[in-house]
Amino acid sequence: MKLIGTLTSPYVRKARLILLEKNIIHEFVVDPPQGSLVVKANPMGRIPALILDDGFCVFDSTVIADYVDTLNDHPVLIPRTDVAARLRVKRWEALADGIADSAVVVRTERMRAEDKQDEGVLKLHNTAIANALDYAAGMLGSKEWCEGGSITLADLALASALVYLDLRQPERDWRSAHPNLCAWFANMTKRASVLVAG
Ligand SMILES: N[C@@H](CCC(=O)N[C@@H](CS)C(=O)NCC(=O)O)C(=O)O
Repeated sequence: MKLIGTLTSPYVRKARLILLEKNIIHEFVVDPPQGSLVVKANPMGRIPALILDDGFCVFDSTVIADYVDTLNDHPVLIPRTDVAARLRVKRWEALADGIADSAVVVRTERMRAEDKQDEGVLKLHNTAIANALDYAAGMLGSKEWCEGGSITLADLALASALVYLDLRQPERDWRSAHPNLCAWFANMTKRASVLVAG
């Protein structure tokens, strides 16, 4: 299978981390949103797009996560039998993707000429990020993993969002505000998958 995306997209990073953690052989092909490769595979031209060996294209990182997790059990990243745990993991993913969504909006807005930037949009999304980080830190508490006793999609989604936040908003001092998230993230960034995906 072939994963199409960029090195910076938080959604692509999440998909890559899942593939790497589960040791699934794949080719990673760099192509930007609306790039020549991805538009042939995904009608919306969005990344990530995962092209299976028979040509079927899986898009949206949440669907990629669901699919790839079924390919083997090493590890199971989305709980399969415990429905409540599954819901919690998927909600973590939504929270992490929400941080990424808002960070992408802020980045897009900031790329406009200064007099064209909408302060209201910036405030709305920066506040959403701050609130989501508070919420994440509260849910994590002093636990080693976001959900249960081992790594899940929740950890990979949150790590992907935070790597992106560090990239696009290095001035945001979330580590001082949330030492527990900081310690958890420091452990995540030592993992081989995160070191490879960057
Ligand atoms: N919900 C989607 C979001 C994907 C997404 O928005 N990707 C961005 C790149 S970070 C993109 O392709 N944007 C270009 C576009 O929407 O045309 C997912 O999780 O895969």
